Amino acid sequence: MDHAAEAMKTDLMTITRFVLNEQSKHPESRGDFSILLSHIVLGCKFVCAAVNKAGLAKLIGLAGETNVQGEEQKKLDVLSNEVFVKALVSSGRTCILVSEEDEEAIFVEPSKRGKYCVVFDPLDGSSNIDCGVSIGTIFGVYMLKDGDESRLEDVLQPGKNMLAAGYCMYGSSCTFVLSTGSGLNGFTLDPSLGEFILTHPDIKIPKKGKIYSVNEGNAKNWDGPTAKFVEKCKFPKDGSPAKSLRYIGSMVADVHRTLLYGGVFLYPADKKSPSGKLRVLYEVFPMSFLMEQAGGQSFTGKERALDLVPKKIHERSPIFLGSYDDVEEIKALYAAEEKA
Ligand code: FDP
Repeated sequence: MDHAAEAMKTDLMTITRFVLNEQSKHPESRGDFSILLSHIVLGCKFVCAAVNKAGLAKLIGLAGETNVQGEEQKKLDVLSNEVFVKALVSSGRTCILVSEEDEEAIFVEPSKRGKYCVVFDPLDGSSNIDCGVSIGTIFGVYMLKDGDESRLEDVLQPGKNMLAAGYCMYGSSCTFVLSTGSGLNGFTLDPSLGEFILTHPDIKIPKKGKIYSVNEGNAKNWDGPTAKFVEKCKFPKDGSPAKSLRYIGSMVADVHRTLLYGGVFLYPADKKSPSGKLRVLYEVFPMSFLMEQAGGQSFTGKERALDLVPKKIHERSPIFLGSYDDVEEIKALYAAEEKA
């Protein structure tokens, strides 16, 4: 019998145990972050269950329509937002929430207020819900800048100030990927236990990848460096094999594959969308934070993505993230263009 493997199966590292272990390395910690995280995890379990049932919606009534009991069905992204807002507020550890679903930031009332600001997209890739493609929740956590007073500037900090970031992917399995600034770890939901178990410890992205991931339908509007990079992926002149194209169109799924297999994910600026499509606070920053923690890079076409200072909560930015060497190539193409 392989006793080491048996021990692995019976000595389960749940996400709660993992975070408490991390917390014990900081004797001054009062456990506030662990409490906040347990509320985020609860939200993810709820959304996972709702997404799994989405295929049955036709039986019980389509989202946005009325079900057989005559009740209005909430759209999944609206429902997910409600779940996360309530879970985060009830943690008693948050002060400002920025959600993709809400135009304005939510300032938590004083009696429930804590020191963390959470930026999140409750259900990213939601155009994929109806065809059963993997979608996810993305989040990032900041600490109030100073004192007890919470102001909008507290969430308009550069991404490098984030304390933690992560995503939960609702796919063939439910995977939670988290970084608190010292590496990146992945947990998979064991539905029989209702617990996330550490399955991907210390994720490191390959230094160079064999995959590029982009919506090529936008190619006619790309700028020079993006077009040159994609051309290089397909027709490399240095004798290396061409890269494969994989594009799901759901950021969490595309970034998850990029982290595990390597390569590069890009959503560049184009003539139609000069700032790109993806949102700085709850897409670009958390994913860039995770990418750097895994040993990769993230670049906007001008600067390191985590150095960006957002001016508005729903601001957008172009993004190129992935394997270190692949992003270096993109940076070199932008540098060459600037020189020319
Ligand atoms: P969606 O519109 O389905 O919500 O920002 C949202 C997002 O999906 C990302 O998850 C995804 O990477 C991107 O948009 C896909 O955009 P395109 O359809 O333009 O390729």
